[in-house]
Amino acid sequence: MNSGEGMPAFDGVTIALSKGRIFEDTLPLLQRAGVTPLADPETSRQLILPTNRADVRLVIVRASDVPTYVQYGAADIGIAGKDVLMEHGGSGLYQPLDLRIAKCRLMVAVPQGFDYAGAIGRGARLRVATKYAESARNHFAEKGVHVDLIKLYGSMELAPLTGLADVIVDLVSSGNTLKANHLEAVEEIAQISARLVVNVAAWKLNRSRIAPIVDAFASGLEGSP
Ligand code: PRT
Ligand code: MG
Repeated sequence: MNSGEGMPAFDGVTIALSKGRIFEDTLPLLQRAGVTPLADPETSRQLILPTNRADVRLVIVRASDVPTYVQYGAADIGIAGKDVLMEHGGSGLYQPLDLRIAKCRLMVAVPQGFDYAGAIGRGARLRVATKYAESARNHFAEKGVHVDLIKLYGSMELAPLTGLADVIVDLVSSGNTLKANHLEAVEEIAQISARLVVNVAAWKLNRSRIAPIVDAFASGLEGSP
């Protein structure tokens, strides 16, 4: 909605989302809401995608940057995984809808055969490698387990295999990635799905434009599994 000095004004609703699985799973919901992107983010290099509606555009950002764009009002609406929202903290975001797409689980995983329960029972200090530092910190604090968190940006599975960490905290869907790396999930931290989020100020000031889009998403969900 807002644009800085010298930026071309856009007077409609801006929706931020990431390409890949979030875009693919959101596309049918967008279609049901009457919004069709006019370019494919997988092949186009455009980061601002116009749609069939002059008053709606998409911006393509990194998955973990979606809450930031919405928090500061550079996008009115965003689609982001609960994992990303938990790390961000949710400040400035209204979260009206669970879209029930891009589902997975945030889990603790260990090398196959590692005695996780035993290590915790002994009060061992665990080295935990993860991209999800906030969620991991909260999880182990609640359990009263002492951890050294090692922040990574990808390929967490490699950490226990190379001795960087004892355990990892990562997203799991089929479990194939863990299996291929001789790891096993031992604990669920959270069930994850993508959420629709709205800039809190835009929701108040521009409700008449944003609410119909949110409502269209909500009715597109009804009856879906
Ligand atoms: O790729 P980039 O660094 O830009 O960001 P990203 O990896 O966060 O984005 P993307 O598009 O990969 O994921 C976007 C969102 O999809 C995440 O924030 C989750 O909410 C959701 N999602 C759902 C997943 C998965 N399922 C998933 N399986 N995100 C990642 N994975 C990865 C997981 O990290 C692991 O490496 O897939 C692997 C495990 O898959 P399985 O099927 O082998 O268990
Ligand atoms: Mg990825």
